[in-house]
Amino acid sequence: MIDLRSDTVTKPSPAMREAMAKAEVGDDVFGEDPTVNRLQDTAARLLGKEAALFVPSGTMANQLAVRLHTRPGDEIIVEAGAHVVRYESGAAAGLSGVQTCWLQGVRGLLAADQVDAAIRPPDYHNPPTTLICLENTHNRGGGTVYPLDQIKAIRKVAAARGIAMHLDGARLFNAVVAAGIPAADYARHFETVSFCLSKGLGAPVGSLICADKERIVKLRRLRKMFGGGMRQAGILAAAGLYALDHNIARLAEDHAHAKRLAAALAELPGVRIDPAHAETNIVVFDIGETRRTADEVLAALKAAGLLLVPFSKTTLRAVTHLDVSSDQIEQACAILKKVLAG
Ligand code: TLP
Repeated sequence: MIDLRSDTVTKPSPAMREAMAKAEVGDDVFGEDPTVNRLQDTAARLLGKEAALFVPSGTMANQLAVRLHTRPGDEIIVEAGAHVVRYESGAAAGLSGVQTCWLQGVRGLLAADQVDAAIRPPDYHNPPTTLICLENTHNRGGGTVYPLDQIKAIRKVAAARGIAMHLDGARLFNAVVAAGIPAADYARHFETVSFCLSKGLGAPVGSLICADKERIVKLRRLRKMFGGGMRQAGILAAAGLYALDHNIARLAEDHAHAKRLAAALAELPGVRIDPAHAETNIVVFDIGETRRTADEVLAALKAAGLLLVPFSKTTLRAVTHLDVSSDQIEQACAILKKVLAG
């Protein structure tokens, strides 16, 4: 079975497992796990921030940021497809008591004037806008890379109004590799930035949230409140360190595989996709004109040996990752052709 449902399905390689087995550990709630501390220092350095905090998931990293930057009754601005509001089980409302203002982006990307227009003027009728969340790369947008100038323009709007910015960088390193822009150049425009180790980087568990030292102290307390304080987490951090050392540059292979899939899909009748939109490791395509539903197509693909996920009644997502080879991508192209053009 070729599994392109997500880059979260990767399994730790033998070398990564070896690094995990050998990890020096301690109680991280006491701040005494040397491997966690090393991972946090490495992450902070990579992102050009003062400090970082290791957390169990990308969802927790995002929700800690929401909680940090807001008070109940505030409003946060997000793109309509953002993970922080689409796939986190209502946590922003449930855990932080905020309301969310969803703006429709172009392939997940917001424009500065759009954000500017959505910020609430100070008036006691209005919820205060206290946070803008961006996502880079943008998952539902199809792995879209945020142009740096667009981020800078949004930052200017936010700074003028004293509003904090959080970056959901679950796949930040995909953007780094695709755009050739260092992570720190993205990160400097945000108060908090999270990234995941357990997506394309191939680690089994974990995310980091990076910020200045003062915010990390507050985030550490919130992580405890949210139940994310871990003990001998160095075993997991070792996988993360291994991933940062070995699995960043190779994301380019995943991007080439996504381009190959997109090019093959563009040839098929009834499939709508612009291959130029396959910027990183995510390929989103529409099959509406085949007059079959996403569920029907998914079932047929599965029967032929290929797993994808639905994004809507007529759109599907394929994600390339380090556990699929070039040969398997060719097989996936052949299966897509057989099922969709057959
Ligand atoms: N995304 C998963 C699903 O939850 C949809 C996937 O398969 O893509 N931010 C972004 C942009 C994400 O794509 C994800 C996971 C997260 C945050 C959350 O990460 P985890 O799964 O570690 O909580």
